[in-house]
Amino acid sequence: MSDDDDLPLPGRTKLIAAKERWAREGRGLTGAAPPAARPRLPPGQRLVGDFPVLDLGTTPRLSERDWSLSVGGAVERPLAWRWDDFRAQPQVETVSDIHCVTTWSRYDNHWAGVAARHLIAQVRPRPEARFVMFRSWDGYTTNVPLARFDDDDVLLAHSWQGAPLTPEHGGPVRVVIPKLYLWKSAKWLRAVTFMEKDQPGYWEIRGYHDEGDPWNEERYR
Ligand SMILES: Nc1nc2c(c(=O)[nH]1)N[C@H]1C(S)=C(S)[C@@H](COP(=O)(O)O)O[C@H]1N2
Ligand SMILES: [Mo]
Repeated sequence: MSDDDDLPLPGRTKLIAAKERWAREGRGLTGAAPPAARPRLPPGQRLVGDFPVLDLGTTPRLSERDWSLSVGGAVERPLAWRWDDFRAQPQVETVSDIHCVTTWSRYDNHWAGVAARHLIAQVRPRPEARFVMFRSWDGYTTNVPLARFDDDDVLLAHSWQGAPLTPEHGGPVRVVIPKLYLWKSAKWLRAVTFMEKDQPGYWEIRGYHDEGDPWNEERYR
């Protein structure tokens, strides 16, 4: 029983009216800043204007003719796309910020490509699928929870700032997952595997955080 149940009736109705007003006004909310007021730069990051290149040191130079993508694992309809198949999918454009674990961030990157959600709708992950592994043409791998791949700002990008992705930045096609550190955005994408259980990728095996959320500074384990 709450304390106001013991009040005589007039006091009680007044208190109820006040409580209804507080509920409307959101009284008791923590006062945390609304999302719009959150700083744009995650903790520990510094803003740069250029676009540094970071990878394992080998740059696959795949022509569009040689590129292909296979998508499988815990899905109803595995698929394989050659370049023309990929370009025939609905195309999207996004603008997002990059946050690299090595502490640089770059704002307003304009990407074009195929939405992750479109790919997911094509392959239809089985209910037990909860993680995704990306594999690249240089042997790189990186893992994310399916919920991180299944987001409205995630895409398989073929262009950056209106021009085809250079080989250095992962062309013909790279993943872009803006809400995670950039090591999760696999360059030279070759395969996407849906998995029931989590598995670490190249950097995750070597001490990087499994999830990599820049807002929680999930850099290393
Ligand atoms: N295939 C592949 N993808 C990769 C990497 C890599 O070595 N190979 N490095 C990752 C890391 S650690 C970073 S920081 C970013 C760098 O992307 P950029 O060179 O376009 O800045 O790519 C990520 N994707
Ligand atoms: Mo990195």
